[in-house]
Amino acid sequence: MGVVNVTPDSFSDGGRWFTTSSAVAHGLQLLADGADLLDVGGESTRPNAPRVPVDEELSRVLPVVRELVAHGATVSVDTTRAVVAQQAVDAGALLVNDVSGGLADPEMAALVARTGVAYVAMHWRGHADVMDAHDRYDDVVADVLAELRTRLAELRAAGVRDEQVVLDPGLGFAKAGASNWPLLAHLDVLQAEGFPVLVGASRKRFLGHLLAGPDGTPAPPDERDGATAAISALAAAAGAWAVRVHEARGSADAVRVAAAWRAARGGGKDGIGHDDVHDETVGGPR
Ligand code: PMM
Repeated sequence: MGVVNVTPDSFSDGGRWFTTSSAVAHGLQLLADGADLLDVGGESTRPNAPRVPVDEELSRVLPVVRELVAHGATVSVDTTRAVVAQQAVDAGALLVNDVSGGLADPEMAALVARTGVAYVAMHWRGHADVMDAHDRYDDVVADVLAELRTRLAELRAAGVRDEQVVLDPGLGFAKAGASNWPLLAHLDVLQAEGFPVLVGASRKRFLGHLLAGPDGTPAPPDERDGATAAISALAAAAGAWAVRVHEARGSADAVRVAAAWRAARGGGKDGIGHDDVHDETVGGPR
């Protein structure tokens, strides 16, 4: 999943693809570099980012979704707002990527049920301005799993079918540093729920800290793509359904390495590279 941030302020690529034409060109480059689908977002989720008015989010996202769909791309929309999700789906998006797992907008679950669209439910504890204060866990893997199960129960109660759902541990969201590694190391716990799993580690802060120089200065976002690709390989080897990345070439190669590695171990077809990414319903139990 290649990231197309139509924002002036995302932490890793803020402002670079802010016009419709530059965002579309970037999306097409991600596809050429090996991405299977494009995640278009108009609201930055970097720590402490302010909320974007809904009209602004719509005017950023919709023209880009329309044009990428017209180019034949499989498009997801990265939004926590049901009204944005609805209009993006009307414009041809096949997947709604909601970093709040339905918590931010009480209308979201009903919209997902009504449209039948594929839906990423990510682990989340609050908007970007407050999320760092929520980085407190007894056992981060067990707590994230329990909170995702609550999201699932609410989605089901609203009529969302399991086949629509993809789960995401929400790396970096209410997880400033050390909390991310147990989640990556125990992706199997999330996988055991039986849903496809999406992993979004790309260029995140915990990688900057991991790659810090001798004086402790974190590596800048654009120097985190090698580490991102390494995580893509590990996630794919663990059977993840997709990785969400800013730079597609390295991760596409990493995923192919993992697929060959899994095949040599006698692993199944599930996981990244499985062809259902182009189906309208991508989620659900396996
Ligand atoms: N991370 C970001 C944005 N959207 N969506 C999902 N499903 N998972 C993620 O980990 C995720 C996401 C933040 O990264 P960005 O600001 O560079 O897009």
